[in-house]
Amino acid sequence: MMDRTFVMVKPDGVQRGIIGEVVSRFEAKGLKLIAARFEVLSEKRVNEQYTEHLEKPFFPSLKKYIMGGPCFLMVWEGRNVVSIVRTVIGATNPQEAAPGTIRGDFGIDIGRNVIHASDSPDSAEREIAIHFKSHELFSYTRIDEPVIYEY
Ligand code: IDP
Ligand code: MG
Repeated sequence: MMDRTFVMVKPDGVQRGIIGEVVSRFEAKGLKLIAARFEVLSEKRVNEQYTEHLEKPFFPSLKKYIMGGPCFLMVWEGRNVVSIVRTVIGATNPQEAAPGTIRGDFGIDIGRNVIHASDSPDSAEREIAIHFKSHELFSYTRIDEPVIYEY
């Protein structure tokens, strides 16, 4: 089975109208979208999603930010997709994120950094399970797969 990762356009990204831009970048890279949903996250799922940050001083403002509007949740599939997507989105602080990355191109403040993506294969598996049921993850062939992968 191919690697999978959880990605989410945060409310600021949605409000700025860059869902399409984000999806386009991953599609153009050759990654496969296998699940998507548009919704306001419940407090329970925000706490689960950001469990390692529950005690951080910025957590209350992070929760308010994430629950402040609808998010666009996705699961992307591809070889080494977790690290590829982290590279495409850029550093956590948009001020330090390289130009050409999503955060580097679209953000300024660390507390408004447009997009989330899992940081390891283990957290990807954990986060996908928080937000999606297995029947919501689709399996299909992209016709360009034979030219995206060497083997
Ligand atoms: P990541 O999103 O790049 O994995 P994490 O360190 O896991 O970064 O932090 C999760 C999210 O919490 C960040 O994307 C950002 O929205 C928020 N955050 C992290 N550090 C700060 C901070 O110092 N101030 C405000 N928000 C922060
Ligand atoms: Mg993180």
